[in-house]
Amino acid sequence: MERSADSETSLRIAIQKSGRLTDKTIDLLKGIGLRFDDYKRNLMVKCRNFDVELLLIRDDDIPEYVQDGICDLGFVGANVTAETGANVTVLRDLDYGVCRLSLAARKNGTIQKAEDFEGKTIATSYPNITRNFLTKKGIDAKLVTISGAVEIAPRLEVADAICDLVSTGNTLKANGLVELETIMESETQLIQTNKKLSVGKQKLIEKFLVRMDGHQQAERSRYIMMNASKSAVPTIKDIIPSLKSPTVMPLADDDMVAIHTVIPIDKFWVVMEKLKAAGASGIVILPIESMIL
Ligand code: PRT
Ligand code: ZN
Repeated sequence: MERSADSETSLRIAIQKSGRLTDKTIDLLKGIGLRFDDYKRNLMVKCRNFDVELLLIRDDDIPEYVQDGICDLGFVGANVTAETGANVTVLRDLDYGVCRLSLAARKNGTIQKAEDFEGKTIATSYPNITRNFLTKKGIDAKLVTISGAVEIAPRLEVADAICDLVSTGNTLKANGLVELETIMESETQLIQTNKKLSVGKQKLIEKFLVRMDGHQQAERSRYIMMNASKSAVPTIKDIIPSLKSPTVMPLADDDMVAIHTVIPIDKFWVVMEKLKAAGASGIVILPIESMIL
């Protein structure tokens, strides 16, 4: 594919056209302020307010497009990048599309652990990752590469076992299979080409990353406001796992103050309970759009 005339300055980002990662990736891009027209009907979409164009393709093609410099960045599962063996740099791990690649076999069957795969046939869409794992373990098994519906391979007697992506485990269960060994943990990643980029593009990537980090950080945080008596402030300050010192403001009632701060979402409930016990009242929690520290 030929790069356009403005390829020296415009960033080209590959995203999955239609699949599990599409909506979350689009939400993320919109969340960092990028505006673009209907991405569902087009292969290439130009962003209206940032020097970016999106290339919408199958996820399997993304690592190699980025490797070859056809795209500068890509959003794709670590599982796909590992399978293709593409030479790219991982810029960020993102907390969606989380899954694992696991070996699974029939419930109560003869295969119960990794060693039992010796001499067996394994159906998978990930032959390279699976082969590497088996080789490391010294297990000699035959691989059958299937591109979809891998779970039904044992029932069709195409294979004795499978190696496939699992998230809830419901698909394995529905097909009478049990997960025996996780061979890779995966999540969506932002990857960058290792081809040399112009200074202009590098600057754009830095700007893009500042926005992404601010968005990710904001998603993991909440703005919290509360009232408390002045005497409770030292205790409350100790409770708050704040990024910065909290803002303390006077209220009409001389003995009372308003306290504003930001807390990480994973500590949310524990902190709330402690704040209440320390005498905080009128606690209000707000989502944050973005934050630059
Ligand atoms: O058309 P295109 O090639 O772009 O898409 P695709 O069909 O190859 O991929 P898609 O959209 O299904 O998945 C895209 C990416 O989502 C994967 O490469 C993973 O990085 C990530 N992901 C996260 C998953 C899952 N979770 C997942 N559960 N991809 C697939 N699955 C499938 C799995 O293969 C199995 O069939 O879901 C089933 C198991 O799910 P549970 O919840 O029943 O365990
Ligand atoms: Zn795919």
